Amino acid sequence: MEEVNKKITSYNEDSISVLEGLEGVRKRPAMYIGSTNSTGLHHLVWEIVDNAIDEALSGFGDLITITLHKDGSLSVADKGRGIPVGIQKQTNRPAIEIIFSTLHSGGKFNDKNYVSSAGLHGVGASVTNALSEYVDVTVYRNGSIHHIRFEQGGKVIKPLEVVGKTTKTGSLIRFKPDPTIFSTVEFKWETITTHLQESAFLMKRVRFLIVDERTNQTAEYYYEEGLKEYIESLNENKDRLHDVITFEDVVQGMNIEIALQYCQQDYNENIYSYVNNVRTKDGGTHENGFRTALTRAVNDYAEKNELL
Ligand code: 0RA
Repeated sequence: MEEVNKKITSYNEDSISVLEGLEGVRKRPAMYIGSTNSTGLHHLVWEIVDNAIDEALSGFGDLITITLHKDGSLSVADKGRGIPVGIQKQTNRPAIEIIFSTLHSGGKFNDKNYVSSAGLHGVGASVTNALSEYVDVTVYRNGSIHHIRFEQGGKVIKPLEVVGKTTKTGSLIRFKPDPTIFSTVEFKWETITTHLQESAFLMKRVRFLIVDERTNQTAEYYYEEGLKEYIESLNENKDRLHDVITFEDVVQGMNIEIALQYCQQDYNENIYSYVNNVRTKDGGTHENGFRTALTRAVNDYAEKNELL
């Protein structure tokens, strides 16, 4: 009797916390995506794209395709390992359902080896789900095509099922933002391409393809050399004093990449710094450390060569 009650209680507690999670997002969307205007709307896209980027950062999938559909929905396709579809022991529900219905439930949050792009501030796919009219997820994994559909802010409408066979792996997530939440639900070509071009500069050798089915526009961003090409594009109309200098190293498990170029007109510096692919507009110890090291290196060189 005791045992049975315990089980029922914990099951109920689990399901309640899942519901509360997504309801909280709908009640106070700005707490999760900053606002409910166009900027907030596009956060729904970044949440989904960040997952595909995380998967590419882990070494799986070098093509990410973003499609803007005529019905106002948007889809993100990647060629990663596919979102896990197995049954999760604690909840007895498919992992994918938990990932889309619980705040911060992705397996990536528990995996120490997982390199995360926006994992630090990212609130994940569940936020996009909570604020969408519908979300369709198709997973290509273990030789099968799996599908699950959520509606009305994240309710499972079609439970996970196998809908076919495949030899591919990857994930396809299609969502339509909820017009009762946002002041606008129109995805902007300019906003999306600008953001994804920046992602492509930061993620060398990952291809970003953007297709707008509303206007038949397409864009593709792919940079073999990443930051080097970023600096080249930022400085293309300036008098450059030398070729872009690049550094790359791994220090205490952290990958560090630096690219820099001095230009004739630049009396003050323009630094763009990022941590895990997230822009650090206000700088930080990484930026300060770099600036100190660069100054010291230049001073040492000048002193040794009696240039001062
Ligand atoms: C958790 C674990 C694994 C993959 C993913 C999440 C994953 C999530 C997303 C979201 C969009 N695309 C994705 N691709 C993968 C690894 C599972 C494994 O070990 O195979």
